Amino acid sequence: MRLGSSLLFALACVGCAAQPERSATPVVEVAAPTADPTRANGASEDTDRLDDTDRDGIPDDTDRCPSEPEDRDSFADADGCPDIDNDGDGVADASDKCPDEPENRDGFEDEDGCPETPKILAARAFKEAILASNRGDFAEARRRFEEAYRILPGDVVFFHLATTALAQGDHAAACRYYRQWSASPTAQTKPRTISALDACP
Ligand SMILES: [Ca+2]
Ligand SMILES: [Ca+2]
Ligand SMILES: [Ca+2]
Ligand SMILES: [Ca+2]
Repeated sequence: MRLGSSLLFALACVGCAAQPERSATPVVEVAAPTADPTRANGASEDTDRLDDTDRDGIPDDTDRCPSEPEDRDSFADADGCPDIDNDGDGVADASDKCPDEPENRDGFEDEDGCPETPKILAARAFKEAILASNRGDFAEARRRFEEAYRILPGDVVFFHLATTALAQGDHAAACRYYRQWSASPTAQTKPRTISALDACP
């Protein structure tokens, strides 16, 4: 019986030596540390910060504002200083609809940062002139009509100046404006008359 048991044990253990040992815990491969490609020649992060304190890519020795990062917006980006108002009109880029064109500060739509075109400014003066005329302020109306003409000359203003001067009782000026209106190309195609001034010399 003893011999038989030993034989069975021996038969059961055939190949035991060939079985590979199994580890109780999985093997984790740890990658070797690699160099930071943004850091030059193994320089430490602390060294980098010393070279470019505000980390804007412009080294401190050429950065005019080493502690303020450049705002990279394609405007004066090489000096290292942030430019929050590119056109220097007092309207910060963040709210300036025309960041590279200075506002023309004249009390009219000065907050958007865009200079108003002569057409817009003339239209505004013309509108103010009509409003002044409607309320009987002919001196202000005449001043505004003349302003509109200075900004953007247009023949039709002469007609309005003639009626306004007439309302003021300035007959000589009314005649002068009326002659300019009557001789204008616009009056030839779109005639408008002022009967009180038909007898102007
Ligand atoms: Ca810098
Ligand atoms: Ca700058
Ligand atoms: Ca601005
Ligand atoms: Ca404006």
